[in-house]
Amino acid sequence: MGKEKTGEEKLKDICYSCGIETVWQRYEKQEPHCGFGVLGLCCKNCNLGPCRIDPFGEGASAGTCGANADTISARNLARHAAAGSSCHSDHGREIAHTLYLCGAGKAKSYQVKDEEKLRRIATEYGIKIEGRSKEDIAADLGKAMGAEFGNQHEAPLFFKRAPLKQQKIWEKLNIMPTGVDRAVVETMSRTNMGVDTDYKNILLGAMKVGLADGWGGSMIATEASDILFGSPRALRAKVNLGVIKDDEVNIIIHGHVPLLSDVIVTASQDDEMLKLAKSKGAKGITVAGICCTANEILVRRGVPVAGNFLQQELAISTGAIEAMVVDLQCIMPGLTTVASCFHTKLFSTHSKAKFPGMEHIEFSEEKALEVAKEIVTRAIDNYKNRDKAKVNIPKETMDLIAGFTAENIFYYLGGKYRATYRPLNDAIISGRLRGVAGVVGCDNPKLQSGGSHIQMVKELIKHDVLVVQTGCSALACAKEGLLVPEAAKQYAGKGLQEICEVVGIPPVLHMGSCVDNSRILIACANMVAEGGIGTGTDELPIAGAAPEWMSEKAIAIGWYFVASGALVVFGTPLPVTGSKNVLKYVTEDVEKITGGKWAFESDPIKAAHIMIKHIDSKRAALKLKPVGSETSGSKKEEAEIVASGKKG
Ligand code: NFS
Repeated sequence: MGKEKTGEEKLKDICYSCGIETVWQRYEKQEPHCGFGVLGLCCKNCNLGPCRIDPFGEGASAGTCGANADTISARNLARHAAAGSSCHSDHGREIAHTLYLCGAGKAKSYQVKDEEKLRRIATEYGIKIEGRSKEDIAADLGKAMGAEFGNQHEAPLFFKRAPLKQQKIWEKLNIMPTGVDRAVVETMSRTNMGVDTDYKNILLGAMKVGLADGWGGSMIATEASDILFGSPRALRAKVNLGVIKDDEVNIIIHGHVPLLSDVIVTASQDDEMLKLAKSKGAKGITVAGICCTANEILVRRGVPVAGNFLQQELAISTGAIEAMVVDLQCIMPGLTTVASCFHTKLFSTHSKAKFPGMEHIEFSEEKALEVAKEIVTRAIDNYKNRDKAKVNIPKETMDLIAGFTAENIFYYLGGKYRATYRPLNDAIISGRLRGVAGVVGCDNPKLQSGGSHIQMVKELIKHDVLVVQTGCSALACAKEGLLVPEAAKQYAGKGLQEICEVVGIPPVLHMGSCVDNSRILIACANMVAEGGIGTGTDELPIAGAAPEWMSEKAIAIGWYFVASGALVVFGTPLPVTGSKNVLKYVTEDVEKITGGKWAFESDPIKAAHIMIKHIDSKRAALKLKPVGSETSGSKKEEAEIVASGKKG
């Protein structure tokens, strides 16, 4: 007898038997993928083409204008980075704008939830805080953050948070961006027909636009969200499709910018709404998230997560979703096909993201609660249309701890009374911890639909690498039970296990949504500032990976980590393998100028070992003790002291 199918597999079967195409069938129909696209050898930037280069060297070696494989693949890659960067940055801009509106009294559905952080960041910006109300400060800070996008002269303020060594490298390479928008415009302009054709120079541009995302747009998104919605704290919640309830009105919030979803959660807890739901025969209202909107609301409010990117269609096929509300990013147009077979109402809400087949209820910051209540009411009304015969909710759910930040890691690792990165650095120096790895990004049917994250992360923690995660990668590992303290005992190496046990943290720390990769940058800068493990982020025993990347946003993220000195491993190569020169540049040459580089490996275990080897080489360069040399039963007591931050 074969293994019993999981709830998710059963849902896929249901879709299949009903003739509903999901991402997996559509993917199969695309195979084999266009070879020119995979290699990065097609160019459609002007009407001399579209052109393509023959990878076998028999046909055209240049486009009509004379652009060769190096130029074409580098230009395509830089444009991907610009698109990804613009997505995160547009998100940051919206949050900054709402912070301004909130302070100016024009968006009553929002309040400053973290006043301490507001005052701290305002001070960083040079905004006067003494004797001023939080609203006045918020209005000024929102404006100042918004101005970062169009700044023509200076780099966004948060670039000052990077280690001096990195700042100098970026200045020397002329890749320190000014305004975030300007970096995107510059990339689009330099990759036009007949502008920049030197692949090395184009790739420097890709780094610049990536940096504008990481230390600019994304960091603004993270910091402004913390101020507006509250800074995350470690909390326990639930993940996977089993969080959907068969006797409640279920609303899925999906997308990235949490401005509306946060208010939908508030509306769903309103007495009037609950009463209405009960009057229709439901026991209550469940709001659950998909993708990074889910992560945003999870880390601040503990709202359950229905799933990651690839589960969005499956959520609808449970037959128990009254409404799915989307904002923008990572929303599959295929949702409307699945929803047409069930009673689920799909609502688009953002002026920038409409979908044929979805009803559009436009969100605005000024009317947020009104819009949220309308959507919740419509979902409740739709409860009566649920067809019980079509309901198939998987049983699987898992606990997870989420809500770690660059600031609160201090407290968890350092102890309440000694909030520093010292214990973390000391653990690395003594070899109890090998290093830190960021495993982030999407899930992709091209690889293991989430499985690669799990295998990679298990391999890393087994080798005493503390893992930090964001995005759908965090959700994939959460479903496997890796984001609970108990996972340390089962999966982690001895050194990591001892630390997790004493501090009570999981071996895998959930740091939020994809814009919150900026938290990882800040944590790295803090590790450098704490001292003892190098003078720049390029010297740290760290590595990053996106084992199942799919979005252009992942390319922007990858570039800002590479430009910041990190090794970044992707599960499938960047679309540049048609150019030997560009491939060599991104995987080797770039290391000589930034200290970071890319590697590509689809086997997650092998990829984990590329990261481990890299971490070990950084340890060797720092002359740190061998990993595990100080970890054993007799040393446990000392580990406890280090982990609790009591050691001087
Ligand atoms: Ni990141 Fe988050 Fe998920 Fe990928 Fe999409 S939701 S922003 S892009 S798929 S991790």
